[in-house]
Amino acid sequence: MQGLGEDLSWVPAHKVATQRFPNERELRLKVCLLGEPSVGKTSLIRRFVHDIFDDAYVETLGAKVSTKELRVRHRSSGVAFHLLLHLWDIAGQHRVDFVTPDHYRGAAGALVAIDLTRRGTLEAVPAWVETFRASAGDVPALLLVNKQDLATQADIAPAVLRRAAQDCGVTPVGTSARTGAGVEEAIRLLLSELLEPHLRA
Ligand SMILES: Nc1nc2c(ncn2[C@@H]2O[C@H](COP(=O)(O)OP(=O)(O)OP(=O)(O)O)[C@@H](O)[C@H]2O)c(=O)[nH]1
Ligand SMILES: [Mg+2]
Repeated sequence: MQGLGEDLSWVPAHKVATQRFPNERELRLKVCLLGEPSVGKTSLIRRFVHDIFDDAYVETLGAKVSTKELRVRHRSSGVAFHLLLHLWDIAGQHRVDFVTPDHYRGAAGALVAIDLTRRGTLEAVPAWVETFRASAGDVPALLLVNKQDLATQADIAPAVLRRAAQDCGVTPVGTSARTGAGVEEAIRLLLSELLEPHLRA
């Protein structure tokens, strides 16, 4: 599964405005970041979009959309895309009206994040996935097992993680917004799943 993302080649971020692939298809994709408070959703987006990290915690209110422009080419088929990836950073707080089905509607996929030092964040995953899929449908989702830099404080056994991910139909990927480890790989893997139906169109 992990190798799938390697079938995509990317234009590097600093050249994305100028360097194109031949015959690019324009595509906009909405992806929702979900999960319990303080698991690192905002930090993961910040790492991926701006390549920065901040130790301070400021809880997200409602939802915030960040857009990342990407140019990717699927190596085996040669199909290339000019992508606008709309990353919806959704509040982890369970408060009335904080998160509504509108936040999920039209999403092509989801990244559900957990904090590997807090088991409760994994236990909440089925509820997040269920609510999301009730609005967005049965679209691809990955489980971002975040804060891998704190692996010595891990509170989740690998076997428990694998079983929970399988039960929810989400593929687990280890990430650290702090070091950046696994973040691009996770996006690659998700994109390889999201682009698949567009390769034939
Ligand atoms: N060590 C470590 N800390 C992290 C990592 N990712 C996020 N954090 C920290 O965890 C805290 C919460 O991060 P946020 O990104 O704000 O969490 P969130 O999921 O957006 O939280 P809500 O907006 O309340 O839902 C912050 O203090 C971050 O600096 C990581 O990979 N490693
Ligand atoms: Mg946040």
